[in-house]
Amino acid sequence: MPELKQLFTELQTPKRIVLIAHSRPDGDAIGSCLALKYYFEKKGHTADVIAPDEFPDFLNWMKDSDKIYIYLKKSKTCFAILTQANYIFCCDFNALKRIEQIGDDILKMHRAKIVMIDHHRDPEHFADYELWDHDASSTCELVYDFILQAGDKSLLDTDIASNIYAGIAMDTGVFQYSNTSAKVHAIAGALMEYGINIEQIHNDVYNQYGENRMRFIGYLLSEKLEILNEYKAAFMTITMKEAEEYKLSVGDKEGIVNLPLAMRDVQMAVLFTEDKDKIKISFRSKGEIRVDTFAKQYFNGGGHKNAAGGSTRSSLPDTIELLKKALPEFLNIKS
Ligand SMILES: [Mn+2]
Repeated sequence: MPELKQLFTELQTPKRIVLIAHSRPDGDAIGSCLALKYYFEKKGHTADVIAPDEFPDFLNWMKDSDKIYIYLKKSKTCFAILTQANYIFCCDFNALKRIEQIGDDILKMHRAKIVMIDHHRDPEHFADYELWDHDASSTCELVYDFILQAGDKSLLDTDIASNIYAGIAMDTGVFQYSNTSAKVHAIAGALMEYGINIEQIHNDVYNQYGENRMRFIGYLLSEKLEILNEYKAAFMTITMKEAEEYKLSVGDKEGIVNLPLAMRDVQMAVLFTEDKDKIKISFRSKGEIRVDTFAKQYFNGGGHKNAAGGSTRSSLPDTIELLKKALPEFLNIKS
């Protein structure tokens, strides 16, 4: 694979660039795509962002978030944009299945070069250029590296810095998870030099609950939280009916999986979310418990050491049964 230097040389003349986020995009995915969009536009390229499906409302404050094309809603436009692209940047994912239908469309492209910027484990090597580092806290951290490696530090500005900061903050649980390195703090400090408003960013991202979400969390914690003391684990379930009753939007479920970890004796938290034809599962853990391995071994998933996802095609009760079977085996506890 050619080095990034080669890519930086190619990007000296104006190109058509498309930036793609993964499905159910989070702050790191959208933050990195938009930060790169601002950067590329400043360099004289045209840059469009495509997301497979809707992103959470708490990212609406990001400049140009209203210009993101949602593939699910505008597949024809997205396909046309992809067809014209010279470069396609895949941000915050490293397997084409993470972008569903777009993955198939990209494979049909022969003109565009593909660039992957990501920090998840076990990358599929589908790209022409890669900036991949599993030790990076976030894709936004790598976007910062990318701009510096390109020799374009002087192009950093408040908008780019705000998005990179927000992506890093969200992927590190606001600088608390074990992926918060000294480098992460150094970058956050450097970004503050560009006049970003940290208090505003945190309010825009985190203090955005509607009454429905607040009451739903109350209901979940009092009615749905199950604690498996013998495994220091806790889980909750959200059915489609409940999501409908409480009128939950995409972002309303965000962060809920973390809640049980606030308990002293809980080391692993699991959230099951019922969907049309599958159960989506989120895992979070403290310390050395590797939920990425757990998700991969039992739930067709993967992710990071302390934050992972997976899914099953089984019913909700069967999926819960699977969890209860898998836990003692995974934690090596004899029943
Ligand atoms: Mn990420």
